[in-house]
Amino acid sequence: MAFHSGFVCILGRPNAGKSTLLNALVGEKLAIISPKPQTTRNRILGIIHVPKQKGRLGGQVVLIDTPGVHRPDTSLGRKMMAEVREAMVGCELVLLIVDVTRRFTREDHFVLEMAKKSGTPVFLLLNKIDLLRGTKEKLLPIIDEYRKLHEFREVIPLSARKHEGLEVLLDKVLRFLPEGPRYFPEDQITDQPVRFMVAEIVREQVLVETEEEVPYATTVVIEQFEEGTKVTRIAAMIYCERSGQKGILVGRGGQMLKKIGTAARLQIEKMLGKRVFLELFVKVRENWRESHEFVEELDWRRQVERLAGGVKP
Ligand SMILES: Nc1nc2c(ncn2[C@@H]2O[C@H](COP(=O)(O)OP(=O)(O)OP(=O)(O)O)[C@@H](O)[C@H]2O)c(=O)[nH]1
Ligand SMILES: [Mg+2]
Repeated sequence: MAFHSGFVCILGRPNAGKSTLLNALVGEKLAIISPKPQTTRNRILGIIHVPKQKGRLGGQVVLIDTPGVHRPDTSLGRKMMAEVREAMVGCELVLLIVDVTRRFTREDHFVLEMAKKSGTPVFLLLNKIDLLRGTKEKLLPIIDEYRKLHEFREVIPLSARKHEGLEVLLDKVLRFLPEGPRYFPEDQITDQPVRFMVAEIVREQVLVETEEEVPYATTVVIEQFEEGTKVTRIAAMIYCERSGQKGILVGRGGQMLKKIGTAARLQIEKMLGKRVFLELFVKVRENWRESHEFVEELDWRRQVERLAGGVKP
């Protein structure tokens, strides 16, 4: 029986709902989500295994979530955009996702141009339709406007958060993809190492609990990860850029750090299915976002490469 498969890249502005879509389609929380723009900083693979059923194609969709497209002004921002470009290489299809409640602006043109330049076929996804009242009548003129901008292979309204329109999307994606191999084994849903996902869960709580510059100036590195028989011991370092930010992250009498730690631990325990002892530390590393070297060190793919290569003489 025909098995369709391929690599599909999700592209869009910050906050459009890319990571929400990835999680919804895979059915697991693989990417962190927040109402703040520029939440995702790396490309994230999510593998969808679709069993063949009556009237439906079977196959495998290798989805790639990407950081929101923006004009970067730091090393971190440039790295994020490099992640977007790398994700697009070798993809059979681009899912360009827009927030349907927002006006189309110059920033959207910038994203559209990226998709066009790639030469890859594009599906346009109109996300957050749950926020439109009187949906149908409002959608048609929006679809018409978008159709004038590019020859999208499909235009699909959906709500990633409410899981509306996802079956239609998946079906159209599978039909579009060619017959191909099973790229990943059936029990694999991502390529992210657990350590990195743990760091992201901690960072998500920083995004939830802090405001203004703090979440953007923060990154998380796992320093210890020891799996015991009963408890997994994890130590994470939260880096920020200034002592004032450290003060906020620690909080009065350590209250903030405790809050972040408790919420993160509960999620990590859920993910690992095990009890976790989580220790958090905060350190200032001035202007780390401007440091190309440090930003590269944060890239888990580089870390994996380094470990595989062993220590160089
Ligand atoms: N109402 C509504 N909100 C949504 C929908 N999809 C996503 N959101 C919300 O939009 C915000 C951004 O969602 P994300 O999935 O983090 O967006 P993103 O495109 O990955 O953002 P970056 O990683 O910053 O580029 C979150 O508050 C989501 O809950 C949707 O279909 N409807
Ligand atoms: Mg995201």
